[in-house]
Amino acid sequence: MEEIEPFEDVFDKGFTSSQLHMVEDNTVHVKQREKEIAQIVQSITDLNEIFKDLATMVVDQGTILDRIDYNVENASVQVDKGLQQLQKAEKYQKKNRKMLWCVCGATSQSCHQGWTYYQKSCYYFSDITLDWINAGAFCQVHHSELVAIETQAENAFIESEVKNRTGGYWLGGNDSVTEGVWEWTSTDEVFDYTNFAPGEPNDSNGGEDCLMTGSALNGKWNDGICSTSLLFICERM
Ligand SMILES: [Ca+2]
Ligand SMILES: [Ca+2]
Ligand SMILES: [Ca+2]
Repeated sequence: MEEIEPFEDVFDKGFTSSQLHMVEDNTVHVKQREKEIAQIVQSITDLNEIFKDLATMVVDQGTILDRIDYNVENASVQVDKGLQQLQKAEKYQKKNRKMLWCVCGATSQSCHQGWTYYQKSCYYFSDITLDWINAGAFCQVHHSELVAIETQAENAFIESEVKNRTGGYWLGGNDSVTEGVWEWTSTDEVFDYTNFAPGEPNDSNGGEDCLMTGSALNGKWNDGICSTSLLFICERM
């Protein structure tokens, strides 16, 4: 019976020891390569995940931006609605005040010193100058409004007073809400009676929205620049 050679010996027969070393080295190299490839695959997988997350974030951000857009738009609609309500409330308040005035109606005795009585109103001709807004505020502090000249009779009274004085006077009319539509600020009512000077209102340079008169205008009306400092006339009913 032939003797069985040990395995190592058989193996040894095919390869020299240096060859064996090389095989061992290669095996180590291949394993390392495999490890590296596995790492690269892992890295690519990770990168893929990152890109997926990034894409989700971009979509999310888009959604958030859309939501912000929507909310901002919504807020501006609410502000508009609020403003409308405020304007309505202001109108009601003015109407109420006018009704109260009409009920009370000034008498010659009820006009304070320095105020002139004419047909159920007390008038104050200022001796200080202010811009139109502050002139109105001054009148309100004194429980009155910049004068609303609503009839020819009232105009005749104001005209005669103004002609006796020098300087320009603010009146309570303006067309700042809608250009060319003149309203009395005390009532928000559109002019019924008017007494504009020839060629007025001309909205000169697109910047004249406040009503004034004066002796230089022979008591007729002109649209002036609201920020100008002028004398002014308050009316208390
Ligand atoms: Ca009046
Ligand atoms: Ca104007
Ligand atoms: Ca003018």
